[in-house]
Amino acid sequence: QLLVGLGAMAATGMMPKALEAAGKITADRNSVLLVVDVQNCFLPGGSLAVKDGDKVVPVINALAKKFMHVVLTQDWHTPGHVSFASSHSGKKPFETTEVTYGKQVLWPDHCVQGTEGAALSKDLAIPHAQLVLRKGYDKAVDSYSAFTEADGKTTTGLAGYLKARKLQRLFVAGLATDFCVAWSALDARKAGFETYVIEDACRGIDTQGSLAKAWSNMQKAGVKRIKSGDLAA
Ligand code: VGL
Ligand code: ZN
Repeated sequence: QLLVGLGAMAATGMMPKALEAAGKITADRNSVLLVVDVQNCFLPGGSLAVKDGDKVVPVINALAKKFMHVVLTQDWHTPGHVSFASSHSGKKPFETTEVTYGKQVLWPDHCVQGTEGAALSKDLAIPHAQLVLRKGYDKAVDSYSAFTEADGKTTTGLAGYLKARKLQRLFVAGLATDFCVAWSALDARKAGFETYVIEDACRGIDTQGSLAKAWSNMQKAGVKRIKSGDLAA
């Protein structure tokens, strides 16, 4: 009888506040929101625009208000970076090539250090963000992940920073779901963080099945897939 009652209340949108809050996740003092690569190049009109990339901005701005701790990342490449198709003769964007550390997807030139394209979106409103972490600044090594470069061994220092500050629950949002968000979330799991990806606060590139593959890899690694509405007010 109680279950029927609750079910009916939920169905009619009349769930009492206290009960509604019970199923939600609270961003506590040990939680950090990692906002990945919300930069002009990945937004509509940018050189590596993610479809509907701009839609994440209001969602992230609202989420950030719930977090005491926020870290932003910035893809930050040299001119002529190894990840640019233009650096490999005969190669086009979205093709792949072998580099010293394995297979590299090749991209249009993007997020070149100091350019307007590399700047964070002017619509991000997170004045309390505590760290802006740049990555991918080695001309010869890409870094989708905010934790470890694509050589699989060079650290950015982020795991050490978060651990030193006792931030052990990581919530990931931003661009792009299937590259920098997923690689960061997977490395966060490897480093022992409780890791959530906030689906509606991310958008993907989805080249050659990359989006489905990324979600499957994240699920296998124990990344929790949630929506922004799952966080308590
Ligand atoms: C990204 C491709 C190349 C990303 C960065 O932020 O997901 N994707 N560089
Ligand atoms: Zn990049």
